Amino acid sequence: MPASAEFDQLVKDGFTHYRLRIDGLVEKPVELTYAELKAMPKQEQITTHFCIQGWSGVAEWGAVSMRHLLDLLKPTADARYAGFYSLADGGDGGRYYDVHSIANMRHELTMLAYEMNGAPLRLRCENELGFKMIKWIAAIEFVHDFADLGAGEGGYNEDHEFYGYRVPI
Ligand SMILES: Nc1nc2c(c(=O)[nH]1)N[C@H]1C(S)=C(S)[C@@H](COP(=O)(O)O)O[C@H]1N2
Ligand SMILES: [Mo]
Repeated sequence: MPASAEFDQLVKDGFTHYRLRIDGLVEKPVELTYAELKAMPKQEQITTHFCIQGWSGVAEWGAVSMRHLLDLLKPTADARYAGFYSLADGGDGGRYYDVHSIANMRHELTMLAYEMNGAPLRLRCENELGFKMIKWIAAIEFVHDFADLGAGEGGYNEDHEFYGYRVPI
C-alpha cells in the first residue's frame, strides 16, 4: 500500500483530488480526474490473474481500456513503451514502476481498472504476469526507451529481482 501523507489525503477526500498524468511522447498530454476516467466508455471482463510466485485468482474488472486512452492521447511514432509510476513504494524501497510495450497497450483486454480492491487505479494487461500489473497508478509516460527509467531494466521487479521485462503468458 502507498504509505504517504499524499495518499492518505487522497483517501480522505474520496479521490476527488486524484489526477492521472499521462505524458511523454504523446500528441496530447493530459491530467485526468477519477470522475473523468469513470465517465469514459466502460469495459468489463472476468479474467485470471497469474503471479510469478505461482498463485492465481479470478476477478471481475470494470475499467477504461488503454486503447481508448491511446486514441485520445495519440502516442507519437517514436513511442515504443509506456512507463507506469505508482503512488506506492516497492518491497525493497524506492517507487514501484513498470514498463510495457506499446503493442501490449493496444491489446483489447488491457485496461486501467477502477473497480476491484479499492485501488485508485490499476493496470490489467492480461497477457502478462501479476508483477507487471501496477497498482495505485500516479502517472503514465510514453517513451522511446526504458533505459533511463529506474535502474533501466524495465520495471521495479526487473531492477530488483532480475525478472524479464516481458513475461507473456
Ligand atoms: N504498486 C504496486 N503494484 C503491484 C505490486 C506492488 O508491489 N506494488 N505487486 C504486483 C504483483 S507481483 C502482483 S501478483 C499483483 C497483486 O495484486 P493483488 O494485491 O490484487 O493480489 O499486483 C502487482 N502490482
Ligand atoms: Mo506477483
